[in-house]
Amino acid sequence: MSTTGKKHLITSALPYANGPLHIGHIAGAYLPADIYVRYLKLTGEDAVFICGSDEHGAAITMRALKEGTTPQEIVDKYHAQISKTFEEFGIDFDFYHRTSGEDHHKTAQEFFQVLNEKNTFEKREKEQFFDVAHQQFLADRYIKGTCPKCGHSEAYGDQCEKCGSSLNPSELIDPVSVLSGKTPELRKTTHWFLPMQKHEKWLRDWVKEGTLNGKTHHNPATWRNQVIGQCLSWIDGGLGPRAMTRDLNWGVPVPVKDAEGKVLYVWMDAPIGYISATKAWAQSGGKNYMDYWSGENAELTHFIAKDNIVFHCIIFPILLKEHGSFNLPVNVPANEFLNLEGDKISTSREWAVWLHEYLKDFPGKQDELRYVLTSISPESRDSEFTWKDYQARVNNELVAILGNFVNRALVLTHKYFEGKVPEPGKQEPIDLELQEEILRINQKPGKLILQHRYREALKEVMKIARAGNKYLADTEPWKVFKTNPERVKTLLNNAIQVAGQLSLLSEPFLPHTAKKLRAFLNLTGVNWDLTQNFELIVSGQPIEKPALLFEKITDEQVENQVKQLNAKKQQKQKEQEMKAMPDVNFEDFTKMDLRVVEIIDAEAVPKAKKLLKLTVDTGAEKRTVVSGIAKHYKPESVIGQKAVYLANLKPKSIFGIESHGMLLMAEGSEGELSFMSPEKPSVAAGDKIA
Ligand code: B3M
Ligand code: ZN
Repeated sequence: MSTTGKKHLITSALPYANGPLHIGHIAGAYLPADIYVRYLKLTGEDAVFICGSDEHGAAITMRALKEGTTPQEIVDKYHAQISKTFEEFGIDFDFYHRTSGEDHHKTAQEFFQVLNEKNTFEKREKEQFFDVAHQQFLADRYIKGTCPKCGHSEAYGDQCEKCGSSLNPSELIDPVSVLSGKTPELRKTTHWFLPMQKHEKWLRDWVKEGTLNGKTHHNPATWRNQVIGQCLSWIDGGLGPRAMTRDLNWGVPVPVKDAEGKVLYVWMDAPIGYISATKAWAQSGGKNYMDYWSGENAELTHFIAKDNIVFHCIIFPILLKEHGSFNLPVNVPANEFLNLEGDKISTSREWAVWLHEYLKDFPGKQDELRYVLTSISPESRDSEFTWKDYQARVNNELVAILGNFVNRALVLTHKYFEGKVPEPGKQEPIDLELQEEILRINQKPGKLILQHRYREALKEVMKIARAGNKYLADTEPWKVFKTNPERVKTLLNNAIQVAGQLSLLSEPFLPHTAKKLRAFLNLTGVNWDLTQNFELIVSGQPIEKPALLFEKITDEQVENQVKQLNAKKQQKQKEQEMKAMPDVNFEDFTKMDLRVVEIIDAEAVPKAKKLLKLTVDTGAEKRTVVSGIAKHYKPESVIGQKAVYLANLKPKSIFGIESHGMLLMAEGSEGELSFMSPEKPSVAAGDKIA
C-alpha cells in the first residue's frame, strides 16, 4: 500500500471534565476526526489520534463550587466517565490524556518558560474585576455580561458563545460576578500578556495565503470558508493583548517568581495538552513525539467546534510560532453547532442527548448514531437532530437499504449455493454496468474524507448500497433461479462483491457494522486499496449465515426519548425558577389571606378572549373576579367549582370590570391550567388556606 510517508497528528478538542458528553460534542469535534483517522489508517498512513480531558479553568471550579466539592473530585469523576463513554461509543483515540496530571503541568510550564525567556509576554499590572464577597479576582467564566459585539446577555469574560467573539472582561457591558451575582469592583493585579496585535501580519498571511515565514505552509483552499472568514474578521478587527495567566488556585502554576497564586490561562494550558498527550502516547509506545510535532513530514490537524476557532487558529498558533519547536496546524476543520429538537443543546438546561444514556437506551447501536450524526454533520452550517429524523434515517436508510441489501445477498447465497460464493458465468450488460458504477463511486469517499466533507462521503458509500439493492431488485435472482440457476450464480457473485466493497468503504463511518459484515463474508484484513478491484471475494469462499445488521427504531422508543427530554427540561426549568425566587419570611406569608371560594357564576368578557368574569362565593360575600382562564374553560363549565383564592389582593379595574382578589391556578407542562380545589367536600367557601 503506497503511503505518503507523512506523520499525521490529529487532535480533537479536549472536553471539559465538568459534565458528560452529549451528541453535540460528538458531532462537533470527535466523530469527524474519528472518521478521518480511521480512513488514514485504512490507507496505510501513519496517523496518531490524540485527545484528553481539559481539567482546568472556571468551567471546572464553578462546577465544584456548585456541587460543594473540589475541582479534583469533579475532574476525576468526569474524566473517568468521558473516557469510558468515548471508548464504548468507538471514538478510537490512540491516547486519551488529562491536564491535571503532573506531566502536563511540567510540559505546560516548560512551554511558558521558553516563551517567557524569549520575552513573548508583556508583564503588566492591570485593573481586574474582583468579587469582594468571595475575595477572588474574576476572569473568563467567573464574569458575565452583555456582549459588546452581538448584545448576547450571557457572554463570558473571555468569550461570547453566541457570536464566538473573544472578549476581555473589561469589554463586557454591565458585568456581574457569577459567584455573588453582584457588580464586581476593579482591583490591580499583574499578569503576563500575549500581545496578539504584534502577530496580525503573519497570522493574516498564514490564514489567507497559507504561508508561514515566507514559505508555503498549507493550502488555504482546504480550509473551511467559515474558519478563514472568522479568523480574518478577528484579525481585521484588530487583535488585542490577552492575559495568559489568571489569579486562580486551580490550574498550572505560573513557573516564574512573583507569580504566587497565579495559574496559566486555561486556553494556554489546554492546547499544550495536545503536546503532553502526544508525549505520553509516544513514551507508552517507544516513539518520539517530536516526529509528529515538527519537521516537513509532520502534519497537525485540529478537530474542533466553531466556538474554539479563535483559540486554535489565533492564540495557540501564536504560542506555537513563538516557541519555535512545534508545527502549526495544516487544517482546522471546525464544525458548526448541532441543535436538538428545535433548540440549542444546553448542558445547564439539561437539553441534550447524553451519550452515556444513548448507549444505555440503545445498546449496540453506536453505528446508528454515527450514521445519523454524520448524515447531518454541521460542516457548513448549524444542523438539527430530532428523534423522528434519527428513526427515519435508521429505518429507511440503514435497515431498508444497507441492511436489506446485505441480508438478501447473503441469505440467497445460502439458500441456493450452500453458503459458498458461486462461480460467476458470463457478465451481461446489467452486470458490467453495476461493476462500472461501483468502481466509479468507490473512488469518491476517500477523496471527500480528505477534504473533510464527511456527509458527502457517507452519501457516496450509501450510493453503493443503493446500487446493490437496485441490482437485485432489477434482476430478481429469486425468480430467475427457477428457470436459470446458472444466471443466478453471476447475480449473487456480483452482489457478494458489492457487499465486500461496503464492508471496507463503511469502516471509517460504521466500524462496528463493517466488522460484522467482514465476518459474515470471511473477509479478513482491511485494506482500502482493495476497493480498486471489483472482486474482493473469491468464488467458492464460504460465507456465514447473516444476522440482521440493523433493527428498526420503534415509535415507542422515539416517543420515550422525546418524553425524557421534555421531562428533564421541565424539571430543570422548575429548579431554575424556584432558585430565582427570593426567600420570603413567615410574616410576609401571613399577610396573604388565602381562602377556598366557590364559583357561582361566569361569563365571557367582551373583546377579551382570555378573560372570564366570575362571581365567587367567599363564604362571607359574593365578589367579582376577572380571571385569565377563558382559553382553558367555558363559562358554564366552572359553575360550582371550588378554588384557591387570594382574598386580600387589592381590587383593580380590568377591561372596565372592578376585579377583587385572584384565583390561583396550577399550570401544567403543556401550559394547561388546573383549579386547586379541596379534596374534602366538607371544606367550604370561605375556609382559610394556610
Ligand atoms: N475544553 C472545550 C470547549 O470549549 C475546551 C476545548 C479545549 S481544546 C484545547 O468546548
Ligand atoms: Zn456576542
